Amino acid sequence: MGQDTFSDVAGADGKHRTYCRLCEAQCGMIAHVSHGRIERIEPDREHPVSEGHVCIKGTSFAAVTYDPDRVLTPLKRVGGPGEFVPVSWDEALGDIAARLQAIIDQHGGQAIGSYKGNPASFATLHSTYGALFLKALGGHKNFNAVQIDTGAKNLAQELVFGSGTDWTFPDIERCDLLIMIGANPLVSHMSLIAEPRFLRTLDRIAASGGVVVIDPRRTETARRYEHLAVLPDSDAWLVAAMIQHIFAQGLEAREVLEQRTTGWQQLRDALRPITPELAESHCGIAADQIRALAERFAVTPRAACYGRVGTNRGRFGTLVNLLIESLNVIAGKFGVDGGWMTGLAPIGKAGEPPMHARYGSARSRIGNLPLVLGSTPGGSLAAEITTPGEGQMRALFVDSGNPVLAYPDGETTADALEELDLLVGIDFYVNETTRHAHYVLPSLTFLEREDLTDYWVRNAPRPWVQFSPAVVEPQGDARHEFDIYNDILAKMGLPALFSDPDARANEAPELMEVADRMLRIGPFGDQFGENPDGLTVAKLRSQHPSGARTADRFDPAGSWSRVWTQNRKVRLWHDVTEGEIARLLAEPARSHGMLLMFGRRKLGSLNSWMHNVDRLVRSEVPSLLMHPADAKARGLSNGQTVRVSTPTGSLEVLLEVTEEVVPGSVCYPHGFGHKGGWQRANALPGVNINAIASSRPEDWEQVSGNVLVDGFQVTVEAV
Ligand SMILES: Nc1nc2c(c(=O)[nH]1)N[C@H]1C(S)=C(S)[C@@H](COP(=O)(O)OP(=O)(O)OC[C@H]3O[C@@H](n4cnc5c(=O)[nH]c(N)nc54)[C@H](O)[C@@H]3O)O[C@H]1N2
Ligand SMILES: Nc1nc2c(c(=O)[nH]1)N[C@H]1C(S)=C(S)[C@@H](COP(=O)(O)OP(=O)(O)OC[C@H]3O[C@@H](n4cnc5c(=O)[nH]c(N)nc54)[C@H](O)[C@@H]3O)O[C@H]1N2
Ligand code: SF4
Ligand SMILES: [Mo]
Repeated sequence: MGQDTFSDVAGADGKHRTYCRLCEAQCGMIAHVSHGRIERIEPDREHPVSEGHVCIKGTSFAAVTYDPDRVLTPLKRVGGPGEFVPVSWDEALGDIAARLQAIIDQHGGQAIGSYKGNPASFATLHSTYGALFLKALGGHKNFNAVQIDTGAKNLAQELVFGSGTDWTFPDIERCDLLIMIGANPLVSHMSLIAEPRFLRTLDRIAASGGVVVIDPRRTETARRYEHLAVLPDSDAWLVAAMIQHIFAQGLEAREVLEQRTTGWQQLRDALRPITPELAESHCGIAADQIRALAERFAVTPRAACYGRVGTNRGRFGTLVNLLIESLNVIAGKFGVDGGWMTGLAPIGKAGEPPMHARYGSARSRIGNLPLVLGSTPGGSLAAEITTPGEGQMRALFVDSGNPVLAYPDGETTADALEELDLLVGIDFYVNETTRHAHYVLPSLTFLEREDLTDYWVRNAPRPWVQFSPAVVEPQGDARHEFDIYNDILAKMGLPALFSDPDARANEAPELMEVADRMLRIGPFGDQFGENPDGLTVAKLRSQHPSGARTADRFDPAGSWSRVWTQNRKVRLWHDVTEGEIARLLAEPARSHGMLLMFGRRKLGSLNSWMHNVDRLVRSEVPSLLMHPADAKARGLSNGQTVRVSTPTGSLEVLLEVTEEVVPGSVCYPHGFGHKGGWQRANALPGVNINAIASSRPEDWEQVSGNVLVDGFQVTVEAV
């Protein structure tokens, strides 16, 4: 086959259509393959949604696949952290299976835990089969990024709409006014909204009614649109006052409230004391601006208020998210064109209640908190290992994650990992977490793997689905996570993942067969022949290699049919709401001179990784941003090294004095401070800012278990 023809055979010469699996945009890409190797990656202009959009991370990804620091053979620990020797798969998996069996025999399956990081959400059914693997071993400690990312929102959605996984998001295609709280799409490329061409859409919204960015930093997004600078961790005051003002002005959607919701009067009454003036004293946004924003929002028919990660990691994350969901309903924006809505997952039957574990159906062993979506609080990872007694964790699988850098108090976590009887890392790098493993098992990069866009496209304003075959053959001895788990189960004499309990070993289903069945019964599927125009994986592969649009858009009105509370009404009042509003009202005023730390992302970074690609990090120098007024008060100047401290620890960082951040705050990116097997990353300047954030349960947000990384108090002094 020639260099210019398209192929879907892994490693064949020619062009391969695929898509990026680094962020939710999932941009279409074309990889050029010659002699079995990817020569370059360019945007796929025929992709029905990304239409040629990519960023520098996607087109640089072959540098990860061919990274000389990549793990290409199973590694066995032989000395201190990071000291490994290569071993065969058979030896590694045989020993892992034997050790697991010994742990189960002695302590039961509850001693086993699993951590699945962010990249798992981009791999077909990964979170599902990862959970099935854990369940097969009898384990239920299910760690992931939930409590440092979406947990407060998951909980708020569950309380208000009855489902933690039917994500609410704005109908940006038709919206005329978008309020964005704690999101920076110009860098993140949108989250909980799958839209690679978001910039075009946001510009259109800005021209018609406005894009208002609420953020403690004048971010890349804030600079392009309207910006209201808020103090970190104070958004609950802002949104509460907006709701208060809407009721005070009689601007609420009374008919919707009376017919389709419960509890709105209690919410209205509870928020009555939160006037714009009171809110101003806590959040720093002028009362008049709060009133104007509330009125503008209420009277614009096609408007939505969207909150993202910056609303999730404060002390009132759940309350902020409850209030954001409520604001959209109260102002009549839920389920209407250009407003606030839910979408449809392409896999699994539509119109069925959520399958996830209900809030409160189990509690955490550490901190005794009700679990959100059945996830074990990520902040408890170290304590789960070091706290003796029933259910103490003895074995852990870390798959696609790096909790030592991603979660607070990473040094304590790193020490605790050394105490495990068995730590298995599944990754293509030795990272700051897996360097503590007994075994590191090499996995595939997404260019060596077939995938279906099974998850995030449920929030696509212009819905699509794509199947990508593997572009090249696996490098070295790297293997698919699904096969790794199945081999361990086989060695332990347990049935394969997704297999019929009565089936024979050789009848174990292929992963893509399972995904295909779920696609076929899904809302856009062929229903096994009943809907001949519907989709199958085979059809996507042969007829829609750049992806297929599944619908023009999801009908926002359909969101009402996905309200899963018992009486199918939107629940605007709950014990949690009541308790959290009372807690907010008891908040003391912020003391003068206090500095609150919050984070930021970089275009060339993806949380704790992608830092080994020279092209992405060449000029990367992480710095602590501080307002000139705060610097002056401390006698600090631009470019000097400062010590930033909390009761958990202290770090030395480079100071950058700038008006970009609101007075009373400082800002530092997470995911730096490397000491893994990635040599380029190790050479980067910067520190792991999470090392000084607290992982103590009393510092978690007390209803969702989310950790506090946006808005924790620090002191800064000259070194
Ligand atoms: N202070 C602070 N902390 C934060 C955040 C913040 O804003 N501030 N953001 C948080 C957020 S939103 C998130 S999602 C978490 C992320 O935290 P995690 O999900 O724990 O970690 P990542 O940094 O994404 O690390 C991903 C690891 O997976 C590996 N990997 C990549 N692709 C694959 C794959 O296909 N298979 C396998 N097996 N491995 C793979 C990479 O090599 C890397 O080692 O971090 C969070 N931590
Ligand atoms: N380049 C790049 N892209 C990414 C990632 C990455 O690491 N790098 N990570 C991916 C992942 S895992 C995720 S979850 C998404 C997240 O995508 P987004 O939700 O857009 O996240 P961020 O870009 O971190 O933007 C969060 C914003 O919240 C602000 N903020 C912090 N604290 C507060 C607060 O108390 N109140 C308010 N109002 N704002 C606050 C921060 O200043 C920041 O601008 O991005 C994804 N895309
Ligand atoms: S925006 Fe960049 S990282 Fe995100 S999917 Fe597109 S190419 Fe990948
Ligand atoms: Mo995330």
